[in-house]
Amino acid sequence: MFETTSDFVWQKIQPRPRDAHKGTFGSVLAVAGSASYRGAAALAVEGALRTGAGIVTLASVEPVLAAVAARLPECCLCPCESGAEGGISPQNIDRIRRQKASVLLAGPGLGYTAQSAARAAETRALVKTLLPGFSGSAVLDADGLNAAADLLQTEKMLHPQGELILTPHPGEMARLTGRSAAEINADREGTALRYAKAWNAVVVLKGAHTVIAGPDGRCAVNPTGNPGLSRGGSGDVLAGMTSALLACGLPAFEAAACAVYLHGAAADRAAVLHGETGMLPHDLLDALGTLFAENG
Ligand code: NPW
Ligand code: AMP
Ligand code: MG
Repeated sequence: MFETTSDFVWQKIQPRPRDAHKGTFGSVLAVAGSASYRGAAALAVEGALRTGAGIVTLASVEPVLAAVAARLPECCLCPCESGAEGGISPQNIDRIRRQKASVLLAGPGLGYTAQSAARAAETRALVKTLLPGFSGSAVLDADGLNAAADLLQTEKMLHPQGELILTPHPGEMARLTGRSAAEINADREGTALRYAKAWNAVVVLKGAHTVIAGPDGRCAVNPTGNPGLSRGGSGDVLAGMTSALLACGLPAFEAAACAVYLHGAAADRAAVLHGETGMLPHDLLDALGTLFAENG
């Protein structure tokens, strides 16, 4: 086990080469958002754009795309028909599959636990069909994780051709493992390591001192961040950031450890400006720019 350091992060994240082009930094396809959770998609997409991905495409329903396009003209759009509760219908799977991307991010705001059984079934169908065999690497977060609980027991069913990163908070980890959040928090490193191996994935167990565990037994504990992150939307930003570092070419363990460190460091900057009580997840995106400007 080691604590992630600033040196570790800035050795992995190098300045953009002078002759770089957008293809150098890969592409993220985010499958995210629903009528109730438009902001989750916007925060994930901006997290990916602000962390350096060459191209970011959002597959979602029209109200989500409209909100995101108004805020982020850099984002490409894959329009989807809506299904139950204004979420993405599985009828769109072929259209989503035709999008070319090096990284698939599935989950933020798709809808699952707080909606109907029909929404849960549709989110499960999306995750179950899009992830296995995807040609690149993938990040599964939020409702993507909620939909994956039984699929992870037979891990091959979920695996893309590349690497897989799972980013649960303790409540999501409880749903994935059938253990309580208290049990999980009582041994965060042991739990993350055990399931990283079982699921052959990098597990990012979130919360104060987020743990990043690899299937190869590596384990990092994150020192940055503060309780100003304890509010809806923080995790959606992290999911986008993690996807971008994967798309830029970092291996999954390094991408996850660096994204978590930078997300926390941005939160520490935002807290200086707004206080832990007044800061918001979208403030992280401005603070990230300052971090890159100082170190890039
Ligand atoms: P409690 O309440 O403490 O008993 P959910 P979500 C637990 C989207 N969002 N330690 C907590 O337990 C997301 O992307 C959209 C221990 C509670 O039961 C998802 O798609 C937003 N327990 C969807 O909403 C902004 C912990 O987990 C449960 C814990 C649902 O995601 C908000 C809560 O988790 C949101 O991001 C900890 N550290 N942390 C938008 N603006 O569009 C959490 N729990 O039920 O999975 O709900 O995380 O809000
Ligand atoms: P989510 O619950 O998915 O929105 O994710 C919350 C994000 O905020 C994760 O990256 C957590 O690690 C982070 N976070 C929440 N509470 C704290 C805290 N008290 N200290 C540091 N980070 C936190
Ligand atoms: Mg979340």
